[in-house]
Amino acid sequence: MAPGQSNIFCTVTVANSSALPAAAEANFDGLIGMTHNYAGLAAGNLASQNSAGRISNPKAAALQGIAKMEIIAALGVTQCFLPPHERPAMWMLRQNGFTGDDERVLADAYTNKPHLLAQCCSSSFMWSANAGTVAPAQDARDNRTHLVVANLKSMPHRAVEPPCTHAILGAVFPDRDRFVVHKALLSTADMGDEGAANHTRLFDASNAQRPATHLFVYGIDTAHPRQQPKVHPARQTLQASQSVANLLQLDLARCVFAQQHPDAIDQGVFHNDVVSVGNASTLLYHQDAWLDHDRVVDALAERVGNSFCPIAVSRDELTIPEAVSAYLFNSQLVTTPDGSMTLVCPSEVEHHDRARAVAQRIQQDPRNPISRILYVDVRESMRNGGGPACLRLRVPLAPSATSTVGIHTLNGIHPGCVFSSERATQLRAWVESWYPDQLTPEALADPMLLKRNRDALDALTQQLGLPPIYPFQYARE
Ligand code: SUG
Repeated sequence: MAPGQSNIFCTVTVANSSALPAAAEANFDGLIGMTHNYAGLAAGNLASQNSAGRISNPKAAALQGIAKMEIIAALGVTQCFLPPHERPAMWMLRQNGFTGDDERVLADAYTNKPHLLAQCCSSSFMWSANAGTVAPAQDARDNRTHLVVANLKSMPHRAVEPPCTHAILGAVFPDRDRFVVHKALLSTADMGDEGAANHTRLFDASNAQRPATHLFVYGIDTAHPRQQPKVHPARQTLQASQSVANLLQLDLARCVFAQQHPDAIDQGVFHNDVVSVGNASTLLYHQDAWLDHDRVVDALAERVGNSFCPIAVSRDELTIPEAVSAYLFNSQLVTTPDGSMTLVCPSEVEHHDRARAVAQRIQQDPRNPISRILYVDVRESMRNGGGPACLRLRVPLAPSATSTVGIHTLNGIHPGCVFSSERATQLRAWVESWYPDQLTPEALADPMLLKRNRDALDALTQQLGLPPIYPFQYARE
């Protein structure tokens, strides 16, 4: 394909929810919230830092997210979504000593602690790759699918997410015989957990008997800190990764723990999914992603077996700073019904000569299963450091027609959160009617934004048939 000529879908058709494909995996995208803004809150995330103070467009952001889901669904992948969280997080302002009615709390916080107010307004829950870590029933000792909510303790605006994420995942996977939704790890100093962004499940799709391999990537081993980043924080600890592996009920012999290269963190690689993406037995990664690179790749090859297909990108082809700016590795790598793989890249890759050349080189190489490259526009999210892969949480599924809970589920998923063409129309109309098309830092203190957010979430949860999941809904009960 000629440079600049995109093979992005122009029109898409999405499967009806009644015809949920019997896929091996569902992708859950976080719906982008109506307070999506650029507050420069994420140290070490260069896009977030560089966008600080920019005026955001929450409506465009949410519509981009819905369009991205349509593209993935049209590939034959089971697409689902997670509803937004309640914002501003009024309880966090009150925990910080602000009192009075909501209007007073917002005004005082804006005057005295605007940074705290911005933290309470972040729509960062949209990056559902950080919502938690997942292992399917076939990998767990108790034959149940486990989800461990991430504590996100290293960034205050993200550390507020876990309770709501837990409530949402509990509602989305209501069948307790099949799904276990664990609370986040305690936020002690050595337990920084950022969820699936630092975890990759690899398996041989042609051999269901061979157990899967789990790659956990951490930024620091707090018990034996050796090389550490000097400029930016390491968010994930080895201790947290090990605890997550235990909670997921994994066989530790099937797990590989690898340390992020501290120089990569210092160059803006705040999560492993900025330099690596895997699917089935294929792993696309940057040569400088991890310390002890050869040992990591050998350990994976030994466990995954002959089907292991590592695709390394050298620093000569693309440097780490180039990878951080184009977000090639934050593409979604999905298996399509014909058994081949599609790499769904952010449109920034298409506009970056060297990153696009790497994507084309990979697509043309017959030794790997990646046969198609697509580009999606998620620019509003990208400006905060969130590409296509950040916006989704993968949940491997075991098809089952039976459910032991009172409500009808699709493969164990609450039907309200399964994406379809009808649902896309409904979500678009919901976004169009509630979301602002620009948001400035001052607007975050507007009590009408709080009221609108709650009214919109009430309307959404009613449309989707979800039980109460938000603090303002509990408070009313
Ligand atoms: O945690 N950005 C997020 C981006 C998360 C991307 N997720 C993955 N790589 N999986 C973060 O750094 C920016 C918010 C702000 O600056 O307003 C932010 O939180």
